[in-house]
Amino acid sequence: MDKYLREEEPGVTERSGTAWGKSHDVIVHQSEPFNAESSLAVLVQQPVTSTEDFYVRNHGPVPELDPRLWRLSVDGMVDRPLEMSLEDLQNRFEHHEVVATLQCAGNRRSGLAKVHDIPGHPWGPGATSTATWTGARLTDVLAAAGAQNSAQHVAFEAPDVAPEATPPQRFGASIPIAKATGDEVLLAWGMNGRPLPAVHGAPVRAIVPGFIGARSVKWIDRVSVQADPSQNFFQSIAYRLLPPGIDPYSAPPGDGLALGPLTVNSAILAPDDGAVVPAGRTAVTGYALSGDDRGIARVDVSVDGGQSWLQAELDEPPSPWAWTPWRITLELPPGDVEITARAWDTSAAVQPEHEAHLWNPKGYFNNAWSRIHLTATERQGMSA
Ligand SMILES: Nc1nc2c(c(=O)[nH]1)N[C@H]1C(S)=C(S)[C@@H](COP(=O)(O)O)O[C@H]1N2
Ligand SMILES: [Mo]
Repeated sequence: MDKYLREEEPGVTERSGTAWGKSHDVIVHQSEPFNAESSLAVLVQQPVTSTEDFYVRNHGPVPELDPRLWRLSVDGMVDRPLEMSLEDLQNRFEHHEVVATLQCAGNRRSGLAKVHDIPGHPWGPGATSTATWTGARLTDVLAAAGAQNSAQHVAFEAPDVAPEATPPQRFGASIPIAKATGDEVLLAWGMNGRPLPAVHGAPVRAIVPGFIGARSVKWIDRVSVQADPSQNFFQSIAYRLLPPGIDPYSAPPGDGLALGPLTVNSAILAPDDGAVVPAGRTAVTGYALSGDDRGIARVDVSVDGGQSWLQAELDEPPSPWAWTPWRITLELPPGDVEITARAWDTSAAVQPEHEAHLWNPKGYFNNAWSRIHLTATERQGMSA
């Protein structure tokens, strides 16, 4: 039976194979709550990631909600507060599809942790994936509710309570009104042409393309229009950038930078770091992504530690809200080599050279140059 057709059996989740319908390729960092990053070898094969290979980031237990009982309330600075069932949402608003990449703010944290210890999952570059999302535009819902002109932020809430949230509270986030009224922001019930699976936020989640994954609130049940950002732990405390030496949990709420738009980033997906390859022509592939509506302008690749750069070939991104896959073929002499990649975005921002300059207490936004080490071996039958 199709494990995603949950309307027929609400509350039942089939978990044969790995947890939550995930493929055996995902790298599980934690089983409870379930956290897993995508396999780099699998990401590289799919401009749009299959649902079973899509990364998962949960702070608390996955709520298994009955879609028939689910309600969404829209309140705060609105003229007409709404309370909607899934059917209401689907019947009242136009359906839209957006291909969007989600990326966790902690993507590539493992690189920062090499500079200096950081608690939290040691995500590699696979805490990011791309899917086709179907839903209603948040801007249409806000218009129907009569969001007031003086509103500045739109806050989201969900019923999952994470152990790390102090005081205990539901998951939440907010985004500025200018982002919330963008056509790309969805209240999504579909993922890759199927109903959203439980682990990705069923029955409905927010999709905020170009922002850190934490703002794409899963299992959303409340949208609130406000003058100020959300006071939720995950907005005012957890997902902020602080200087080294500050304790993230004792710094006053609101200090530091509450992360919103992603920063320019890229990663080498193949070959694997540490791989042994035959000398000669070697294909190197990866992804690049920037924040908000910025695209990728160029990806540079170096085999001499950044003294000289070659330009990678960019694939057409699957949408303006998705990553840019890139590729280059290098001619590698026998021996050890470090391959380095860096992306430039359409605002001419470029990835910085080293993690040491980026280190922050929560380990967010590692966008240092991506590096892999290869050993190229002499090919048999080739004369020197
Ligand atoms: N309700 C809720 N929404 C959430 C989270 C969560 O723990 N609870 N995690 C967030 C984070 S940190 C990320 S990176 C994305 C991950 O989305 P995915 O699990 O669908 O990949 O969901 C976000 N939405
Ligand atoms: Mo995240």
